Amino acid sequence: MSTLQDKIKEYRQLFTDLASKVKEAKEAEELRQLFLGRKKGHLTLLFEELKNLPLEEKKAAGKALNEFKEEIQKLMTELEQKCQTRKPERLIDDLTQPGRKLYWGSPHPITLFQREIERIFISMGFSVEEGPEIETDYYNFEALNFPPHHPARDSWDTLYINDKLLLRTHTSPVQIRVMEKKKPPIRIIIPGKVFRRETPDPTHLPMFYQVEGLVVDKGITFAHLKGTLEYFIKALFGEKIKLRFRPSFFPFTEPSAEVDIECIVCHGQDPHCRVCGGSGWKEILGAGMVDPQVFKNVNIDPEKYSGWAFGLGIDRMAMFAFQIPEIRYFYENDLRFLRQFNRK
Ligand code: 2NM
Repeated sequence: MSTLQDKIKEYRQLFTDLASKVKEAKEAEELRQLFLGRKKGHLTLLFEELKNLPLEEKKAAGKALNEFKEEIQKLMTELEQKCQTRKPERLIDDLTQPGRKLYWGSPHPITLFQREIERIFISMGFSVEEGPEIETDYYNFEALNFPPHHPARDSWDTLYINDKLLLRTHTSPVQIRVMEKKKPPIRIIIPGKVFRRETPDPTHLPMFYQVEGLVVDKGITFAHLKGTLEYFIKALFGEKIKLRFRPSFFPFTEPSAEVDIECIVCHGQDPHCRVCGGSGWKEILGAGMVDPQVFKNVNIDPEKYSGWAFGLGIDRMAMFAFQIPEIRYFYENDLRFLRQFNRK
């Protein structure tokens, strides 16, 4: 009959043989059960044999068995760690496994808001146009009826590239380019980047996004302007939103108006509201009937045609809609901010 010492030797050999074949965590777990399993593990059975030994052998055998158990436990832990780090290898080996899902990014909140605005105008028969971001003084100012010494033309407000070229301060030059090429009826919106010489603060940046719109046809009146913008605002902010038109001035329109909408945060109830300053209204866009001089500049006869135009800041409107206190959040690329605007 073999002694307990002999058995330890045999089991040590068995463990070494089996351990050398283990490749994955599941096999390691099976080996652990085989040796260290609570009820039928080899070690548990060996410890049971201890009971039958004569007293004088028990002490030495018990010590040897405890040492063997510790040895197996240590080897098992090492083996399990090896299987853990081997895992990715296996995933690559099996080419039939589906790939791990990665975060591929998502549309920027400004893009999402722009698309929403486009969707509403497209539903009313408008088309979306684009144009250059680098413009000439003629398209950015002169054709739009800005007089030569208008303050907006000052280098303090406009980013000039050289004597002839500048970064567009609004998307209106695209309207001029479209009117030069196409004859009425015209129904377009122009989203895009615009540039102004601003010092960054919570509500200003030297680059931001704008959408402008233009309608030209026979018999177009201020009533069309009012009805279309009202439909647009209600589609965006809900049927119940109140709006008001205030008289204003722009060089390219006459008459002109600014449009305010009801504060969606306090509804005029909070005299210290941080969104509307307590007035209950938020200015969100400018609009007006296109000045006859602008039509003359693009060879459209103002006696035959009339039209209206509007402009709004996408960033500004998105800040109001989502109650974002800082325009700079849009451009810091912090995923904790950006991911909030996408469901997935
Ligand atoms: C605004 C407000 C009012 C405008 C006018 C024109 C054009 F080309 F037809 F003359 N484009 N955009 C316009 C009118 C823009 O932005 C606040």
